[in-house]
Amino acid sequence: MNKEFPKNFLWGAATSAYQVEGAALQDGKGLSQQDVINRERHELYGFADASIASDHYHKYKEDIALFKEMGFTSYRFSIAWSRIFPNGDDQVNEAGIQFYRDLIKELKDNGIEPIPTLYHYDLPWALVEKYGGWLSREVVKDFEIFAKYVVNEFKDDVKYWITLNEQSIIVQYWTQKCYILPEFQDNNQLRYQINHHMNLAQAVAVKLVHEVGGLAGPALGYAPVYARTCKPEDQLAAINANDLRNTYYLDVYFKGYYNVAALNYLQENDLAPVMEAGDEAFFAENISDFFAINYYDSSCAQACPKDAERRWSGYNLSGKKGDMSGFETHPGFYQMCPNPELETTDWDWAIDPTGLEFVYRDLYTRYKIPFMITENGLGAYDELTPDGKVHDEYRIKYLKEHIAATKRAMDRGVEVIGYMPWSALDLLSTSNGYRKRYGLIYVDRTDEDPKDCARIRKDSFYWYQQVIASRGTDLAVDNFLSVSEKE
Ligand code: BGP
Repeated sequence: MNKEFPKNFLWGAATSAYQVEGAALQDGKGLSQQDVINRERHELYGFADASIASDHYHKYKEDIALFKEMGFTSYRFSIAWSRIFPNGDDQVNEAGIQFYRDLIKELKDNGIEPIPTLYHYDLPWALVEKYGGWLSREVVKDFEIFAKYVVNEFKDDVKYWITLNEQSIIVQYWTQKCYILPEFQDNNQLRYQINHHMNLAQAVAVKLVHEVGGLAGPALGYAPVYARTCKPEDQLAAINANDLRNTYYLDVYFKGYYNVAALNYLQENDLAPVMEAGDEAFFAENISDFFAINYYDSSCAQACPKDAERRWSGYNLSGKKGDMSGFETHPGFYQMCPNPELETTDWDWAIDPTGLEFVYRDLYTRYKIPFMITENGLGAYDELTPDGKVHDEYRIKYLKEHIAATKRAMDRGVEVIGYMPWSALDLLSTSNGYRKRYGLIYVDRTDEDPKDCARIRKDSFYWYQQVIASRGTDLAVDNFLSVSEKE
């Protein structure tokens, strides 16, 4: 057993276009649904919008220099559809594609493997106006035009393509991740209909990537489900929850059909997607090559009475522990609940490195696929000290435990290709603006004031540099603990 991670292991970190780039309407870019959603959230809650974000569009060279300094050998980012096709049709915006040519060249010149995501929540707004966006099956055709163009453009530079980001989270939080017109928001079948269209787009992407000899993997927000107790009814509820929240997606990607129990539940409750003949055959012809996991937390389920009220996933917007607005409830199937065994972040996300090991082992047994960690991280309030430092030992500890869990799974024979935590630098949170930060690099701005978005190395930056330089053998945190922690 090697102490080190493999030589060709991909060490890096991740971001997504609308959360980091800014320049939302610059050089011909069209609006995306996230530009609109985040403008509305800004008005409602005061969170920053996506217009400047972390200004990566203008500072990408400086950022890549910092990635290199940390020792990155890979970088996961996403390509904004509306930067290249501002109207979501087939009219290319030359300046938009040029930005990604420059970005990818800069990465390669610095020895960093570019790992692009084709879709990370930011559908061109024009397609929402035209036919309701993902609500319409027409979107698959337009996605194909975009994906074909991008995949062909970068086929010689990119080996690993991430197809779509987090379909399971999109189903859970559909009005945050997609712009859904108010008149449709009560029709919950549409959550699964949207997902069906995304599955078709996902399979199209896999097909296109395979045609040019690349490897394709979907990024799923994956939280394993534990049973609340060892009562048989709770154990069964955990299987139900895992089927509907996780396996429902994985089976399409890696087996080519919908998980039977989950689909059956959706059909009984008028929530199932409408499919066309041949859809599942198309999935089966286009199986993904690896599984890009976004792992943050685990979850917990218990039995749910048949006469309970159906509820969808709640959220914590305040960043005060315990402020969850509710838990997903599917009458007679399962009910999600907090796990009393685990500590949580300020936003009530359970901290569970062993859960990551559980995921690797469970999924490797069931699917025997290679994994790439494309997100993993701790959202926290970071403080910039008067002498320009960010002492984020909580983040260091979190990452350390998850890297150690990855190594333990690899030692048991699980294939893991790379580790790209969220996020390379601070960026616009999907739920909490700049109050909740994940970066290894601090971006000096607030929700209210974009300032100059100056880059500042956090303590986790130096710690991760040490981890990469030692090929994962030196995870020691002592040098990075604040004085009070050491005492
Ligand atoms: C994942 C998304 C990311 C990211 C992350 C953290 O679901 O793929 O885009 O933002 O979660 O979420 P948040 O920013 O809401 O804390």
